[in-house]
Amino acid sequence: MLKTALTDLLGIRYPIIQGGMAWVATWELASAVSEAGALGVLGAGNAPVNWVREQIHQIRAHTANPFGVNIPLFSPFAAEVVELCIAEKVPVLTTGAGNPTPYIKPAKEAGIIVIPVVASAALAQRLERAGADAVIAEGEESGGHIGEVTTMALVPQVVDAVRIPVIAAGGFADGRGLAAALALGAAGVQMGTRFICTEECIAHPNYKQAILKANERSTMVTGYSIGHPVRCLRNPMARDFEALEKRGASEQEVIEFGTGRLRKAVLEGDVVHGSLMAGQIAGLVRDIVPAKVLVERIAQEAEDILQRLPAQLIR
Ligand code: TUI
Repeated sequence: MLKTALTDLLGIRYPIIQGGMAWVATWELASAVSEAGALGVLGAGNAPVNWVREQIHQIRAHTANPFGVNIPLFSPFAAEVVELCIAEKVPVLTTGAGNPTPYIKPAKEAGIIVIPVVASAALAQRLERAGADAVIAEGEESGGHIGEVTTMALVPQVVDAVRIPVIAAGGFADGRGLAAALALGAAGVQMGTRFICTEECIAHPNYKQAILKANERSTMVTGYSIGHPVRCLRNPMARDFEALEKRGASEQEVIEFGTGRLRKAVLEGDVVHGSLMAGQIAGLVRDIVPAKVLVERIAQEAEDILQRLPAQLIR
């Protein structure tokens, strides 16, 4: 049993949240993860409301367990998608890439559990005051849009800064990571990259193979020049992106170059021109398994470690 403040808050079996990755975390993955006893999360990305509504209905058709919707706050549809989640009485809302303060009160009044992603202890404190139920402390090891502080440094500092449960994210892919997160004072973990390599995930097989082939040095970060750092696997697209930034390209040029790249990788499997967003833990991902097998394996491994740990000390 891995009962924590997170399993209690969400009414789930395992203290594991699946990252709400744009394009990747569709109803197929989210419902499979929720059905497995962790929290599946739909990635709303930049998608319009009608698409998100359809996806929510599909999740509900495939599991009766709690699930979440993630809204990256730079989405042009962010406000509308929050309204949709309220109308649909979605159990959990996670947010990323910004400050969700204006959305917390209306979502909470609708009975939604609100869990923002933070990259600093200061924002975690502000969001706790604004009514957040928990926060996800995400380190720069993560894939996609990232902050500047490593998970190892960020998580214990966020834990000390707030009283609400803290979920660790960035660099987690197995039971060792989950046990380590609990040792840092977190109530659970969020994993993104690891969940791409599941059977239910709709990401193109080429994307999954690229993660399987990766090692700990396979990622790089682009987008610093426009204040929007994104970690992805090193490929021709990422190198060209870096070269463009080094040439001092304008913000508009950089944005235009990057637009549509994630979709290209996830749906078309274009590993040359697409953006293969993934975290540094990609090197630890070695198989493609059903979500249920993965969730149970991670939980079992963490439990075993926590039991064995005292015996590891030499007396
Ligand atoms: O949101 C993410 N990761 C994402 S969203 C995304 S969608 C996309 N991105 C680029 C191109 C195409 C599609 C891909 N990856 N992670 C959550 C996260 N949030 N990481 C870091 C933060 C964060 C950073 C600063 C949260 C809050 C924050 O606060 C700044 C402020 O406003 O105070």
